Amino acid sequence: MNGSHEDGGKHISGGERLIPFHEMKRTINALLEKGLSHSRGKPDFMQIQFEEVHEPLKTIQPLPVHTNEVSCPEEGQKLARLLLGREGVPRKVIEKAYEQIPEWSGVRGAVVFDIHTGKRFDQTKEKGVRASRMDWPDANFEKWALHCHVPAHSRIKEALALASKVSQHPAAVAELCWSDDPDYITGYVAGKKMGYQRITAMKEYGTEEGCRIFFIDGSKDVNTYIHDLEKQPILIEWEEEHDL
Ligand code: PML
Ligand code: MG
Repeated sequence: MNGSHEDGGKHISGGERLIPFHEMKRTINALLEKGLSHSRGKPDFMQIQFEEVHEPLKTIQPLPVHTNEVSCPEEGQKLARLLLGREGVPRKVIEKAYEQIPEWSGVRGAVVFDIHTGKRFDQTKEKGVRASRMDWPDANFEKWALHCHVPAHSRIKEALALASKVSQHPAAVAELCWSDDPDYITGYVAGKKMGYQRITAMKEYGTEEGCRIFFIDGSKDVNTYIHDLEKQPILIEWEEEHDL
């Protein structure tokens, strides 16, 4: 569901699934339910659409997960910057991006930031870039969650599926994310080396400013980067032996 914002309305919720046709009815009902019961408010506009996917489906492992317990957002943000640096985002670039985070809080998708130029890469303004066409079948996700001692919440499933898809791109360096939901303050940084690093406080309760930044290396081949994120269908499937 992707609300129209031409009238300047607030975006409440978005959701997307990648499924075989026979699961259509059940899945659309669940998306409708999600859009109607959201802590960001009651929607006055909703759009539901489906689309046949023709591109070949790729299956990948979820990124390894680690949860970092922090006692306050300051500590969380400090850790996030440290981890971004370790993953290869230069300190100056981290600072440049952080300076602009307040301006980007209204961007609905992700901001793509080039560590090579130190500038925003996408030109999608307030719309942002939406990583799309990825999913993680529930039964496999639940098995994974049990094994990794992580709550089996769809929010975590969706965030980890997205982060796993985004990080496997050759031009990807790292991702920084926290929710715009006022009642959810855990966020994460992710990358090929560090995996999915959850951080238990990235903002104060009650605030509706979220963040999602994809750091890329613009000196690599980035011609199809945004297209790949939007169109390449990816399924997550965890196999236990990959985690041993
Ligand atoms: C998690 O707990 O691992 C999910 C963190 C990111 C949530 C992003 C969102 O809800 O928009
Ligand atoms: Mg949300």
